Amino acid sequence: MWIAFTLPAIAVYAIVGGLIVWSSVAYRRRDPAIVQAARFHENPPLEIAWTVIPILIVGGLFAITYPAEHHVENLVVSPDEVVQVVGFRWSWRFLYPRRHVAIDAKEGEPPELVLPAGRTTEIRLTSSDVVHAFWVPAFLFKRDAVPGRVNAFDLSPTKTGSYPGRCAEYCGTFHAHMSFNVRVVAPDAFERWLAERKSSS
Ligand SMILES: [Cu+2]
Repeated sequence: MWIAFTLPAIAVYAIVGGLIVWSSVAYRRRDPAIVQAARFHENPPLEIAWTVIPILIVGGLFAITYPAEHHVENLVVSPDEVVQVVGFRWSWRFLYPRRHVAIDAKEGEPPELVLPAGRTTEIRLTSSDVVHAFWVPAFLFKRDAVPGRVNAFDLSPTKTGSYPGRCAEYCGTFHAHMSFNVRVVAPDAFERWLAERKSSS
């Protein structure tokens, strides 16, 4: 999709920029006696072309965007895990409602969202004060955390590892402190982690 958007954009830029440069060079005023520009009214074939071609481009981009967004927005009916993510000034809380586990930041450390690899986790994202945004660059995913509203999406990480996350919506003085970490672990390690959390709390 990135290529499908970028190539037509480059072509449109080249045509428009090229025409501007070409017309300002080719039709510049050579004879100082000429003060009146050429005047004409209409050019139906040109007008039809500059109406129909953009409509076709926008229509084509819409046709590929709609199913792609549907794919990204789509929630599986029964996710393997559910995590409620709450953004607040100035950190994050991760709640595993089915597991009765809650994760908060420890002093001086960002909070950590732990996800099982190869499983689908439904994230229910909200905020308790102002608008924040949940952003994990490695997942190519960002979504606003809006007070009074739950934004649900599925994450299905496949590779184990640690991925830094950030608040991507300026939310006040300590916005920059709102980092978090996503740790993706094998499903059995995920179960062990949950058991440890439960016994320690
Ligand atoms: Cu924030």
